[in-house]
Amino acid sequence: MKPRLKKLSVTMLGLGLGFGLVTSALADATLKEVMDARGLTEKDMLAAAKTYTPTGGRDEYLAFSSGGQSGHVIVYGIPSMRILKYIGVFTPEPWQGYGFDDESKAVLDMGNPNGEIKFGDTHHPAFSETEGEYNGRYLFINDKANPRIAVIDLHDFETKQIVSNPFFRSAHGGAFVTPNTEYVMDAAQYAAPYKGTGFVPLEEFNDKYRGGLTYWKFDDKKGRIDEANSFTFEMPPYSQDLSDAGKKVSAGWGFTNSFCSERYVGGIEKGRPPFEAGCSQKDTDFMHVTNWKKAAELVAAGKVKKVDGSYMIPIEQAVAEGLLYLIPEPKSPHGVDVSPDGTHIVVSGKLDSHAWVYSWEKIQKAINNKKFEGKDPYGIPIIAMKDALHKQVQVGLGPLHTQYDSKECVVYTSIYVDSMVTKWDYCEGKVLDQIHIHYNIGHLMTMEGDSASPDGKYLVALNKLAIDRFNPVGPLHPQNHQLIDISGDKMKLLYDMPIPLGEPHYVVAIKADKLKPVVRYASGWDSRKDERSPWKTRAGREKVERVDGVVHVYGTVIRSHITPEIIEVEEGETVSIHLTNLERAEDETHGFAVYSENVQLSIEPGKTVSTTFKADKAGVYPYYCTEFCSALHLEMQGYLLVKPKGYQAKASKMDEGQAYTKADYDKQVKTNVDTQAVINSVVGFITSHNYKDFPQVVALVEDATDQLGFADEAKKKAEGYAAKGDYQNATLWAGQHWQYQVKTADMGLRAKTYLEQNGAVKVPAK
Ligand code: CUK
Ligand code: CUA
Repeated sequence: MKPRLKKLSVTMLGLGLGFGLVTSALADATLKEVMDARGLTEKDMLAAAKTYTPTGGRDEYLAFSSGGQSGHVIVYGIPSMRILKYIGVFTPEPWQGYGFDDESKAVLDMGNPNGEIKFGDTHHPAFSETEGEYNGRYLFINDKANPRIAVIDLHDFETKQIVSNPFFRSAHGGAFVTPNTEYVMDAAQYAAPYKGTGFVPLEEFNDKYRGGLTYWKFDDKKGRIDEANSFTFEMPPYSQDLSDAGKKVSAGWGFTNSFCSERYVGGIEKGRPPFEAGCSQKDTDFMHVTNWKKAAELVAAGKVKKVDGSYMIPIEQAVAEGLLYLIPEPKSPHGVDVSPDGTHIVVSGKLDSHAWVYSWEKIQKAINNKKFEGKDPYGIPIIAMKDALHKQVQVGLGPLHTQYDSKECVVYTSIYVDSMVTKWDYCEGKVLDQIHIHYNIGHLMTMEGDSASPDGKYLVALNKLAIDRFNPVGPLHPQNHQLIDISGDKMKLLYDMPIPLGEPHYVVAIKADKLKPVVRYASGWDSRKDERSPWKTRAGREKVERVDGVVHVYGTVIRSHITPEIIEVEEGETVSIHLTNLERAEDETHGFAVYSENVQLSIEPGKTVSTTFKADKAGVYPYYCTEFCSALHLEMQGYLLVKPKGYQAKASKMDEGQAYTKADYDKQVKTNVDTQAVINSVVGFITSHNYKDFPQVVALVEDATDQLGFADEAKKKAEGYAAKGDYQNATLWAGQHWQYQVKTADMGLRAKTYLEQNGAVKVPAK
């Protein structure tokens, strides 16, 4: 076997056919032979065994990655690194109908009227928390470019709300949540005059340009951000960067770093030294420390004024009330990360090779004793570095972000310039291990690493450059997420995953069993508002209504037809089509597309969605289901007929194509009788087992029962026509009877298979 394999591979490579064919010849080879043929080492095999997830297997963690410029969120499993879903957030996502149906357009339009902005620069996803632990209910993510925060509900993985920052013109330091999701932090990045202010010349930068930090209030019951009760700290124009909320001992406080506290304004084209030179002159920048708990009390007590409709705490008030402090931090810092117990804060300077560890105890002492080394130009007290610092540790060139391990005092810092991850001890201040990554790491992430009790286990390095790691696909390379085993003393590289959708900045990972997403909606559900849709319809109640010049079509979809199948309107009318998916079976989504109208809906079981457009051109517009949902999916079709104004019907009778006889009818009836026998035997199997213990099967049985009800109606119609000798209609309705039977049988067989594979037991006959 072996020599033959070798020879085969030589020949194949000689033919330029490469690996695909060689591996196909490995079908019956042993593990050793496969390793030899593919050049795999034992180390590779070990890594593969740690990540490979056999068919049907599940992942221990689910990671939610920013989709960078795509404006989406990417969901993948760990350790398999299999991508499971893209969630449309700040940009349309056609597969999910996001940004195409009326309901989700309304979400995209929040803070983005008419959907004018066509992208989002997503950076930091964050889970909702209860007492510092991820609770698996919501995910937040920011858009840096057009400062927005989105709320994704994890019960169905859909975006429900987008809020636009009332003041900022960019915001990088979001989303970071406080320990009980009281607030979502969102800090400005590039200082600018606040939104309510128009043009202000750069000469007035120091006086009129401002940074800031918004604390978005989250209403946990509604699952929505409460804009009216959110507040913003006015801050100096220091380019605030990332944030993190205090935990446990430091709960109630927030930490935000900054760069370019020089307040330098470039202008290279005017001969001025550029931003990058002017913004890295000072040896230190400022960490901003904010007391959100006290600020929230002031807001509640009516002591904070609104500016342009939103609460704004001016610097003066923040200083007077003891809400805002500054602490020097290393040059051009990036990333501020609070330890799980809330006692320490790690900051790294991109232009410094050290990570700096701050002690919350020391910071608190300085604040309580009013021990400051001075004030900044805006009057904000500055705590001396020596009064706040615990340790400085040499971790490598260009340290960025830090994540915590489950082991006490152990942290991991991404080293951008050196392309490394450094594992170190922040209590003792010593380096423990280093591993090379490929290449230029930005963020890194450990399992539940932002929570009060990180799990350790795995680390994902989010690498900016992939260069030579994958098959070349043109000048724009995918990103490279590398999975690293951190369960032992030494870090071990396991897997490279290309990410081909934007540049993800950050990822968060949660234990998969904390997520309990639904498989279907209650019938007639508006998923974006999470309530019954006023446009819902039930089977047999489909209708068309003309109200205020709009043609409302209340329709349904179920395997394998759309009701109505013909929609007739007059040129110039506005059409609003509302479709309800009648299916209860898992994964039976239907789609809906209309020729030339930019309509693409995704209708999951139970969902009701709408599409509204003006039928301004007379013509024939085919529509169809865009999900291959059943054997007769291609027949899931219809016509929107847009008639010219004042059109008079000419043809009197439908051209039926083919005439059917009694023989055709009898043949169909015989088929139906045979099919019924199959259904009966399946029903016999199901009802003789404990199927009611299996919710998935119960749903299938309910759907099957519905279909059988429809089948009966069709059968009666067929028999009625046959009695009158109208074999044309009799045969067609008998055919429809059979269609319903086939669907019933399909669902019945799926239920039967499920029962067989999941250990159903026979119940004694009654
Ligand atoms: S950022 Cu991109 S690597 Cu937006 Cu948190 Cu650091
Ligand atoms: Cu429904 Cu295809």
